[in-house]
Formats: sequence, structure tokens, C-alpha cells
Amino acid sequence: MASAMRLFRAAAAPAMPSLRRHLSATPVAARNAARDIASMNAPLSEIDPDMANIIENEKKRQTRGIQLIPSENFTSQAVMEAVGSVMTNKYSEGYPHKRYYGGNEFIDQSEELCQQRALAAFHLDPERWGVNVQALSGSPANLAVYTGLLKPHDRILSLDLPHGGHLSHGFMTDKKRVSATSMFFESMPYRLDESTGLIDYDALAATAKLFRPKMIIAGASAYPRHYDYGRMREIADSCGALLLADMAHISGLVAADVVPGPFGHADVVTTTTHKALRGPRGALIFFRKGVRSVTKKGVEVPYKLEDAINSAVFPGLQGGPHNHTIAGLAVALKQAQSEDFVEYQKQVLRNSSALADKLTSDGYTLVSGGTSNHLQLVDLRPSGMDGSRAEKVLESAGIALNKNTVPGDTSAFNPGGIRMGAHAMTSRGCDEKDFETIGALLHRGVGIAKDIKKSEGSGGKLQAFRDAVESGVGAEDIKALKADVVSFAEKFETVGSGPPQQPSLH
Ligand code: DSN
Repeated sequence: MASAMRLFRAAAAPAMPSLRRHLSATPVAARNAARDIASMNAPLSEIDPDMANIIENEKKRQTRGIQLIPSENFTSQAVMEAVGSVMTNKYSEGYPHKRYYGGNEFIDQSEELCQQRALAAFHLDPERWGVNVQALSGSPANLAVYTGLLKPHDRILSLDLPHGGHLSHGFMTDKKRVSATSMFFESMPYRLDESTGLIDYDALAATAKLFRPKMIIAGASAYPRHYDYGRMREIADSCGALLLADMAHISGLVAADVVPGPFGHADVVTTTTHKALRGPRGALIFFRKGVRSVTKKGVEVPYKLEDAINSAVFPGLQGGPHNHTIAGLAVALKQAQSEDFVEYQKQVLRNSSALADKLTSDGYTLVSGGTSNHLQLVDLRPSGMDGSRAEKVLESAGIALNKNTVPGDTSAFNPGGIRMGAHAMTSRGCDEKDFETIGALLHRGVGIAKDIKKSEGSGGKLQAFRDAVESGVGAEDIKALKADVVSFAEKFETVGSGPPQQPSLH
């Protein structure tokens, strides 16, 4: 009824003047056009109940579960409002005031505001640093940096994926060049010292001397400790390499100044914007500007990063920027400069330590012996478990984390660990006590996984284990755990999900 009334009112409303002129001789077409506009303005729940339902279910999953994936977070209602705005309608290839399309007055304002806030959020002097806000996400941002600053087949030295690195830093196996970075450039990994779980800087320095990379990357997606960016700079200088810091996992902590950041040492810094920074899905590329060095004769040598990076993003790799994302990112970067955000990031560190301590006291082995940031990497092999089986049971019980390789693993497909982080649940208001409870729930889940594994024989295949979980082995225990997970998680407000959208009458 509501929707019929809506359509009637919209159809009765005058069409846009140009449309009206065009359709004046054809009342049927005019009515159709009015109906089309009305339907374009109707809410999702009315237009597409199937998708509305899927989104509601995802909202429920996020609310009723414990979200521990360390690269995820809850963005704010204000960010989502900007992302869901008319900014999505505009093409604006190019950069502010140099666009290939007209009508970009407000898009320029939005992008410039986003750039200014990005520099301010990371306390950067605009004379010394610039930023590109158009890269679509972390991997495209990194590819843009390589494309802009390296020649095909130049050498990149980066943390090995099984030791905590990221695909886009050049991962390859004996059989396959997996990441585009390893297809178009020559990548060489550096690794952790397996006895400590810390980056082996001496081995890194020796490899750099032999490999002579053009670029060294300081960045990880599963490293629970701080990088020594000063040492990374020294090593880069020892072989004349550029230093790229990919701070995607820690950028919110860096903005809040609660962990060491890379800006004092790196030439270029990339980050996604939807992890610790709590923005929409996107990326930032920061590059140094101004004088790079002064020759013995007193000649200033400038950095030549800005044009190379900007033109690699557009027109090198991308077309029109996602202006809705840039608008949302500007909002997130404003929020990232607040006192509340700093307090939030401090709480993330406290919660991360609390979870690490709880897991340690329950007998788990943490890679590097603990954590200094938001992330915990647990080596399950000493407890007779593996990452895939633990992940499966915990997922069935409403706890989302991910399996992860740990140093010493031989296969990325059967990793020995799980990776967790504190950002998302801290956004929902959890404190240290709550993270101890989360640790206890996790421990129960891993215990159930062990029981199931025992019941189907230790030589069992992973698929057999998954089938066993699906077919109900351990079902009662998983059900009981899930009930406890839901009653715990529902106590905490979900950030930014809002009430379900209802069809509305104007
Ligand atoms: N996929 C992200 C992560 O989970 O760490 C990195 O881009």
C-alpha cells in the first residue's frame, strides 16, 4: 500500500522541465518517466527485498558475532552516508582543477579536503609530503607505486608472505608467480628469524647487498611487532633503494601516534583506509616532496615522486576516481583527528595485549611471544591443531578470524596458525575484560576443533574434517558455544549499521 501510494504521488508530481518538454506530446512516456524517477527514489527494501534481506543478514552476522579479523573494522554511520551519496554519480578523470570532464567544482572540493585531511591526520607538512587519494585499494595502490617508480623487472625486496608479508609485495612460489608484482617485477623475500618471530634485519641487510633491489618494502599483514624503520632506511641506503612503507594494518595506530610510524624514514607510504583507520574501502599513497639531497657543490636534488605516482594511478592504471569513497574517506580522516580516535587506538593496544596474555595463559604459542600492536598471531601446531580446522569451527560458532601461515609452515593452503586483531571489537566498545572473555570463547572453540579432529582420526583430510563439522560432529558443543558468542556479542552496539531501512512515504 505504501509503495502504491508513493508511486501515485511521484507520478502525479511534475516531471523535470526538460523531460516534460520532451515528453509533452506523449503522456504515456511522461507517466513512465515519472514512474521511473519514483522507483529510482524508492528505498532498497521496496525495490529489491532480496538484496535488502542479504544486507540485513550480514548486519546481523556482524552484530551477533565476534569479529576478530585484524584487517577489518566498523566504519562510522557518517562515512557510510558519504559513501552512499550522489558523489558516486560523477566522472572526474584527472586531478583537482585538471579534469577531463566538466561539472567537477564540488568533486574538486571533496578531493582537496580529503588530501588536506590525510596530511593533517598523519601530522605531515604539505611542503614535504603529498598524497594521492584515488587508488582503489591497497594492492592497486602498491602497484601504482611500483609502476610509477620502477621499470619492468626492477627488483623489489619484501617480507615473505608465509612470514607475514602481503601478496602485493611480490609473492611467488617455486611453481608460480602469484602476484602481478612478481610477474612484472623481480621480487625477493626477506624473512623472520624463526627462533624469535622477529624480522631478521641482519639477513635482510645481507640479501639487500647481494640482490641490489630498487625498492625495499617495510610492511606486513601478519606481523605483531613494530618495524624498525630506521634500520630499514639504513639498509635501503646501503644499496641505493627506495623505501616503501605499507602501513595498511597499523595506519590508525600511526595517525593516533601510539606506535612508531614510517614517515621519518620512508620515501613513499601506502595504506588501505578501511582497517585501523576505520574509513571506507580505499587507499592513500603518501610521497615525499621538496629537496631530497644536496650535492657536494651545493645543488639541491628534488624528489621526483609526485608526478610519477599520480600519473601511474591515473591514467596509468585507473580511470575515474571513486568520488563517493573519497568523500567517505575525507569524513573518516576528520574523525581520525579527534581525541576520541586517539583514545580508541590506545584501547585497541590494551585490548590486544589482554587477548595475547589470555591466550598465553591458556598455553598457546604466540609468534614473537606476544604483540606490540593490534594483532595476535597464534601458532597452533604445538597444541596439535592447525589454522584451517580452528577457523572452520570458530566460524561455525560465530567467531570470525582467519587461518594464517606461521614461520616454519611449508604450505599456505594448510597453515599452522590463526591471526586475530583488536580493532573491530574495540570499535564496538569492548575493553580488556571483554577481550579476556573473547580469549576464553576462542579457547573453547579450539578445544572443540581438537575433539572433532580426534574423533575422525589424526590422519584425516581437511575436507573430511569440514564435512564432519557440517554433518554435525561436535554440533552440540558448537551450538552451545555459538549461543554464548551471540549473547556476548549482542551486548555491544554495532557501529554504523543503523536500523533496517523502512519504505517511507513522502
Ligand atoms: N587482505 C588484507 C589482510 O587481511 O591483511 C591485506 O590487504
